[in-house]
Amino acid sequence: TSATTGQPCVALAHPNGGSVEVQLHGATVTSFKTSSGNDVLFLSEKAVFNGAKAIRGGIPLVFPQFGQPDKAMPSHGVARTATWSLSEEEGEPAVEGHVKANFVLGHSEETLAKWPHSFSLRYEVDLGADVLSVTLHVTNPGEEAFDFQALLHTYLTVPEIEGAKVNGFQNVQYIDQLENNESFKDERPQADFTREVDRIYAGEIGDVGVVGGTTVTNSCEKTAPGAAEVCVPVDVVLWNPWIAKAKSLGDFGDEEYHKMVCIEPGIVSKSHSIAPGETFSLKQVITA
Ligand code: TA6
Repeated sequence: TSATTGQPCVALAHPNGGSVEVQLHGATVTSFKTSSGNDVLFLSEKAVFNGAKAIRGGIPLVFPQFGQPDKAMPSHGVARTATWSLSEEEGEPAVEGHVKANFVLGHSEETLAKWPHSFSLRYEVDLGADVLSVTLHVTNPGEEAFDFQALLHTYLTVPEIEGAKVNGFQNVQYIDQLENNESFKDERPQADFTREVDRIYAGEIGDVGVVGGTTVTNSCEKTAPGAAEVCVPVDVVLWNPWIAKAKSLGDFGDEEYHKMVCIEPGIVSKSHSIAPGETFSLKQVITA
């Protein structure tokens, strides 16, 4: 049980003193501490840990859809509020100097009632020396193809958002969720923050990083038994709620927007179809 959340969790301890905590609720990574004790992930002081609400911070998992296109589904899907299980299967062993855990979630009566598709999710959490890799594997175990979206909703800590710079988006098209989802091209070498930012960058995006801070590498592969691996372009959502939105969130402190930025890899700029037997593996490597 987590000292932070009072809920069931899995803790990973690295020989260098680094650590990770994963709540079984939503398989939400709520903490990634480096060997020097810095917490790389932002977790709101007002986050609710009641086993029902999505956790405000860490890395909530978004599946099978981003946002809430129709009210039949909860916002950002079912994965982040479901109770996951620690996987019994070992899976690939951790590489030398890494510790890892696998979590699994499949469809249930409850999810089928909201969304009539069989799915099997496996979430790999791998802690190396001051580097955290998380991979969400989405498999279609059924007989029918279905469309879905997936995203890792990563909240990173920043010392102060005013003055923070994020690079990696120069010359990348983005959909501005605050401007009627119109599309623009970001010409700036670095993104900065002077108001709410809520953008879905879609295109050739390399490493993305907070200047002077955490960098992230994002990737997605599609595999199927007997087929070659296919790279799927990864979108990146950049979000800071700023003043008004921060005030409107009950599980987020009014001033906490100063201390975080979300850099969220996903396949969300369009829906993706997954055929029976296929797996999409969405990965983020977070280097402190
Ligand atoms: O991060 C992108 C976003 O879709 C924002 O629009 C904002 O809604 C955020 O996700 C948080 O969503 P949540 O449902 O967790 O409050």
